[in-house]
Amino acid sequence: MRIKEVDEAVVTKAILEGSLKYLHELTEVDVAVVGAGPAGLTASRYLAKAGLKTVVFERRLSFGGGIGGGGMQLPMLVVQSPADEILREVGCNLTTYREGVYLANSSEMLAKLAYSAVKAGAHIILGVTVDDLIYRSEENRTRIVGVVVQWSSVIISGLHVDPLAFKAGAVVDCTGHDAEVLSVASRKIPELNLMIQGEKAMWVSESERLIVEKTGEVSPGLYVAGMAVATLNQTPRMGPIFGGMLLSGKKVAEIIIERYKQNRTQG
Ligand code: 48F
Repeated sequence: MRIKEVDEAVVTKAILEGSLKYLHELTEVDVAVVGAGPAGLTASRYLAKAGLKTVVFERRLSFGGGIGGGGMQLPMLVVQSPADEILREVGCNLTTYREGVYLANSSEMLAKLAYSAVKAGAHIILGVTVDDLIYRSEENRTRIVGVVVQWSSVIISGLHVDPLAFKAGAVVDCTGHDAEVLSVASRKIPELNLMIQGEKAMWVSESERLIVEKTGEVSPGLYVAGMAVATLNQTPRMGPIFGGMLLSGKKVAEIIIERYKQNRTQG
């Protein structure tokens, strides 16, 4: 076997040309999902499957959010019905622990959720932090129209480097416990009157139910799914069970898809 010789300049040019072309295509999308945890990966899969141009910005250099850490870093995760259907759709093996209660391997769940989101056409950009929002105000109506992003490494370094902005028809906060996008909205766009109340202590079933129930649009153009829903609404945390995150991701996608359908019919 003879390995192809490649000049250093060719490697650099390929990376620059490929990446710039790729990112250029993503400067205006239908949906920007922030966070590639269970809620963000699930949402982006359904959004992309429905034909919406979807980009996921993930702070870390890996996907999965809280999936990999599971319950105290143990390798099997708990998922309850009907969220098992979402995992079956992506080909994740499940074993039945009790009726309606299933176990999934965390690495498999993480890999298959991410793979199926990418396969559906979602674009996942790793190592990028959303640290601000783009907004417009007209006739007392304020709308979120995109996100402001920075390399996570630049933020960690503390260097003063201006960020770039990406426009999006809808922005979804899937950042987990800290509800980071909503926090920015609450702090920097006071006219939205957003109060981030902080999650309550653990109550598994109530948390899962309320998170799915309260998943949706927070203000025009701004949506929330996953654990950030509990942080916004001061509902209980659910701890190491993942069904609610998957169902919340699916629900926010369905709401946005429906919104796009309505806009197309009207416009
Ligand atoms: O934390 P995370 O997994 O949120 P989730 O999808 O699921 C919560 C559960 O994992 C778990 C639980 C049991 O079900 O309680 O906590 O709601 O994933 C959030 C992802 O968002 C990224 C973060 O690195 C993680 O991968 N993230 C957070 N803030 C930002 C961000 C940000 N400002 N910009 C980009 N990514």
